[in-house]
Amino acid sequence: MPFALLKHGLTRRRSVPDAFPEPGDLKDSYDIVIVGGGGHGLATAYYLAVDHGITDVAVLERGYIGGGNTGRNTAIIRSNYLTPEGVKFYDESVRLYKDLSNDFDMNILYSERGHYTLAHTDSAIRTMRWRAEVNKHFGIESELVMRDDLQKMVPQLDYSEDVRYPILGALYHAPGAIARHDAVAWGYGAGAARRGVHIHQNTEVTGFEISGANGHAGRVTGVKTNRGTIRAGKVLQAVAGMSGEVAAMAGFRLPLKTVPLQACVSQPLKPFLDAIVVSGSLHVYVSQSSRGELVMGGSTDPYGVYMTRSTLDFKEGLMMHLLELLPFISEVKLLRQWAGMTDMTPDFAPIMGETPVDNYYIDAGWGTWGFKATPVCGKENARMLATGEVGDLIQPFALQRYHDFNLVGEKGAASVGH
Ligand code: FAD
Ligand code: PYC
Repeated sequence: MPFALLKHGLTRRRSVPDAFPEPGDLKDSYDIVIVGGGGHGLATAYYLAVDHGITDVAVLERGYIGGGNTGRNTAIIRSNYLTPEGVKFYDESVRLYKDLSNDFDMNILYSERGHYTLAHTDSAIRTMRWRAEVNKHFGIESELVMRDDLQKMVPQLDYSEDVRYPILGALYHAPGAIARHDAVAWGYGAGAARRGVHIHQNTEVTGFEISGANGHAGRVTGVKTNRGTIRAGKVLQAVAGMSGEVAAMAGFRLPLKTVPLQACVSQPLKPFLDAIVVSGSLHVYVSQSSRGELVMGGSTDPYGVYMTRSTLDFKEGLMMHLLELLPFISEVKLLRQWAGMTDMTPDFAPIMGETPVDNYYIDAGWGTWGFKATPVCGKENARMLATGEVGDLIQPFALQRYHDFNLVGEKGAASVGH
């Protein structure tokens, strides 16, 4: 038995430092207030401290850190997007992810598996070829593989030809990976807290103080919470499913709607599926976690609602489709099912940067695709808050693009059916 474990097991006095030092009361004022203690908010706090030495920062989380979509996602990380803007942005995130375990000195179980987006029709083959070419142009490892080769690479799938959606080929993206999502939130949170950032859990933001709002959107000066009001130099909103509601508190509207996205895991099985497999036509995706569970999801729920209820309807539909790909798992038991609230934009790309309210910045529109973006969002948000510069990687995702009709169409690269 390791000595430290024995020593701490026998003493009542805990000599190891808390991962999250308790920040106590809210201060009257912070230079920067981050609303939302998910991966994006915590990563921003972390890089503010690490890259810019700024620690007079509060992260306000209405529940517990990582309890939103960060702890509910299926942890797929990839950069095989469709637009040049998307490819460059997500590629930087994948690059950062690869070093996170070292940065945190904590294993986030980053595991490269290879990501396969199946094509069941000729038009899907065309889209996969298009994505492969865009990806390769930016140095990303993606290629179109046709059925015979695919069968050797992912032999577990049913390649019958007399089925509803025969598999014709796939977009193969070798760097596609999974990671432990809780560890990402904890790593960023602990790293920020150790450097002096205050992480206030059970602290709900209920409104904002905005000065000089006559005729224009004004400037944010304070944040109202269920524990009192604090002054704030700058504010970042990073609340995923609650984006529309929180922006409304600050006095502006976002072009998005919130819909639930459900997922589930099976009982643990011996490792048999190394690949991450996605089928847009069948509305299903699956990978096997390091614990052996099959991690599965499908489409967003077809209605807008602020709810994380699991439904029988989803489970039945998903299993029906999954068994078309992996018929031999029909006796496997489901272990858990859950949902998150996803903030879906019309072009399936995020909303980042400045807002109509001065000193109030946004990180929203993460829908079903934002876990993989956590590190790059943290870096870029931190840079923007610290220097006032909106970096090249996030400029294309400005809220203003909806006024200019300059959309970043990523629907064709979403893994989830909509
Ligand atoms: P969150 O983690 O949701 O954090 C926002 C936080 O804000 C929450 O903790 C919430 O409690 C808090 N909050 C809200 N309102 C307030 C308030 N008024 N005051 C204070 N705090 C507030 N993405 C991928 O890249 N790959 C995937 O495989 C993937 N799978 C997914 C599967 C599912 C089932 C779901 C639901 C999503 C999936 N996503 C995936 C999307 C991804 O999870 C999200 O885009 C990402 O986690 C968003 O991170 P975040 O930090 O912005 O939001
Ligand atoms: O963005 O890759 C993704 C994804 C997979 C499942 C949900 N989102």
